[in-house]
Amino acid sequence: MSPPFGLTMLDLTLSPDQLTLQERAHAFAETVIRPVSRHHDTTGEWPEAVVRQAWEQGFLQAAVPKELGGPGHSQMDEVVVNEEIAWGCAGMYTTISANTLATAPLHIAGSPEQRKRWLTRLLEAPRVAAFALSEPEAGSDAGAVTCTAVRRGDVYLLNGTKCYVTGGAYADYYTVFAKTDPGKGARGLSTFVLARDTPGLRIGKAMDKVGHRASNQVLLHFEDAEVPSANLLGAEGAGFGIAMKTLDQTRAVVAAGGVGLARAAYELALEHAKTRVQFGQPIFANQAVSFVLADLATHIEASRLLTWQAAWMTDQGMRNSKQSAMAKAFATDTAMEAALQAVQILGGHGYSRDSLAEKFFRDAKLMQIYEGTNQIQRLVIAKEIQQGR
Ligand code: COS
Repeated sequence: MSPPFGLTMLDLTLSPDQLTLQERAHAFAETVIRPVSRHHDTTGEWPEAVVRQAWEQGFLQAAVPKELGGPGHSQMDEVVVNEEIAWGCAGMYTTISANTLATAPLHIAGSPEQRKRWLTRLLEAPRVAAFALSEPEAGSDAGAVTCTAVRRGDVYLLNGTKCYVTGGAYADYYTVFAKTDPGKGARGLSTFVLARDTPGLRIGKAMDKVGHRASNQVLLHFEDAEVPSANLLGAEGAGFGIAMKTLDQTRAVVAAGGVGLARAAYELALEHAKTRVQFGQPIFANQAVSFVLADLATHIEASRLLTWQAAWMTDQGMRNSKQSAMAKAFATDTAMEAALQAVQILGGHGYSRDSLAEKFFRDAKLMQIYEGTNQIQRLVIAKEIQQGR
């Protein structure tokens, strides 16, 4: 592997504003999210009060640019904030950060009018937007989308079904990927913004999940859903590139979520290891335990460095497909490992619902799956290195 000639110096110092943001996000996670996290995990209720408070803090609408009156978070700001939110609760993290995913196509391909129209809606009230790419038969193979969009005068008629639409039951609007030219495969994919009240749009069944229960994932059905042609983002056929560029950006945010969850599990395990006395000494005194924690601490720091690198590259306008995929896979694999080890180190208590370890364990699994499985991340990394990037 050659040295990273293309990478100019990476400065990892957080600015005073970012340190303040980090402290504010941590306090929010500790005082607003954590106290109600178990309740929402048990009931699966939508965390409306947390969403409202995330909006009051500027975390929900973080990606709305300053020139439109929003907080205008950079990608670095986003990963710093989302690590803390996921430390508080992975499900709430998924709910709050979904706006970043849903609005990325507007940033990437929206006209100034489209950006103004849709992004400013997130400033008016605690609203969420939802990203609709996956379909029952098009998950990892995103180019195989079968939803169609047929132009009829000033509207497109959308037909088909989307699945795993995060926040979909509560969303104010959706960024949706549909084929305008099915014969062209991935090159026939286009991106649209659909308002919630679009005629022909029906919100379907919600998924009953193992973890991330404070987040909502639904089916969306389109039956001749009428979308004004003004809601097409970019050109017809540009949709696959928009989806890939979106995921390049947002996988760093998922990686930050992985770091936050890994840290929460590690802290729980470390605290237990230092205080649980067996055979006359804290169990941390056993290298079988302390080496596990040493490895986790190393992997968490490495995950954060990969995450910050990928986010920093987005902020520099650099292609980060490889770095973003590396960060996502490594950080969320680390979250899974940390959660597994937390259960093991806590022993019987770790397997009880009285401990958060079992929640971390259920939450971590989804992070290895969503926004591209970690097998897909390795596919992206392999394609990038094959091409010498
Ligand atoms: N940025 C810009 N363009 C990109 C790109 C990127 N990061 N990645 C691919 N493209 C372009 C390619 O250059 C190619 O363009 P041309 O048609 O002009 O040649 C086109 O997109 C197709 O690329 P590729 O051949 O690599 O696509 P594949 O279908 O082989 O696979 C993967 C692409 C597997 C990487 C993609 O389908 C993927 O990311 N799948 C996972 C989807 C996912 O994460 N789903 C979760 C949804 S979020 S809940």
